[in-house]
Amino acid sequence: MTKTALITGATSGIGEATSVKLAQLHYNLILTGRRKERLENLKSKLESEYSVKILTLCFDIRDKKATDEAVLSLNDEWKSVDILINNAGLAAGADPVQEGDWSDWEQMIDTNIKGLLNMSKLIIPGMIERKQGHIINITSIAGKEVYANGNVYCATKHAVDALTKGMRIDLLPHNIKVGSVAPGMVETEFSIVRYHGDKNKADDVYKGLTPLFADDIADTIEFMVTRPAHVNINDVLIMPTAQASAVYNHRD
Ligand code: NDP
Ligand code: 8X3
Repeated sequence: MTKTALITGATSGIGEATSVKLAQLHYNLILTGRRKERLENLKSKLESEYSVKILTLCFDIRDKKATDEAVLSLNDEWKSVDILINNAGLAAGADPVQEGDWSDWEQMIDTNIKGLLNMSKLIIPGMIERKQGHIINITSIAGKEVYANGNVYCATKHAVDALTKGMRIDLLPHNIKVGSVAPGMVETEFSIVRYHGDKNKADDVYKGLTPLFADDIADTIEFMVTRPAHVNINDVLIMPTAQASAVYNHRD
């Protein structure tokens, strides 16, 4: 039977690349994000290229009511989600903690932690009922290490790392796989968002080295979801060759 995957944050970067990869594997997909036009364009492309069914849900994952309504409105054709990719997230700002912006902090905490938690809580009951499921949380090297000016973003990704471990324990009796992918630098819209649209600052992040690309993370997710039923990949820390840790990079 065709499986269904729900991918949050499918409108760009890692989420978009993962959508393409899972469509190639012939999963039906529920794609979410705030940018409706991008969701619709991706739906048309994937349906025509890979003959899969795509449902788009446009909402802000910080908005609990909107998220609840979107997921609880899924009909019988769509409500059995086999794979949940909790990918929607961001860094906002890069300042010493004493200069941090409250609204940046709220945006990160509400998206990266509360959004992920709410989405998981909505999807898990169906997985428990069907006694199978797979949840993959996108964490980060920032969930393993803390770097200067990373304070709150690192805290949110450490939280996702802890939640992944906690979910794996709680869902153990229910035959639900829980894993995470922790990437280093991936060139997506991530840095443009982090620097509030400052393209020069964003470009500087990747200057003089070859970062990871969204496809590299999608390949990793493909590997994780195609393992046999008895195999769960707990965590994958994946870095560019030119990056040894959150702070040690080799630039030309
Ligand atoms: P992008 O900015 O390219 O993509 C982020 C995605 O998250 C977009 O689809 C965006 O959709 C969605 N999103 C953000 N905020 C919200 C919101 N409030 N409601 C709904 N959707 C939202 O970045 P990446 O692809 O790089 O990021 C994906 C994940 O990977 C994030 O969790 C990030 O922290 C993590 N990560 C990224 C790394 C990197 O170096 N790029 C490294 C390690 C981890 P829309 O704007 O349409 O709502
Ligand atoms: C994104 C990677 O190094 O900017 O999570 O924190 S980093």
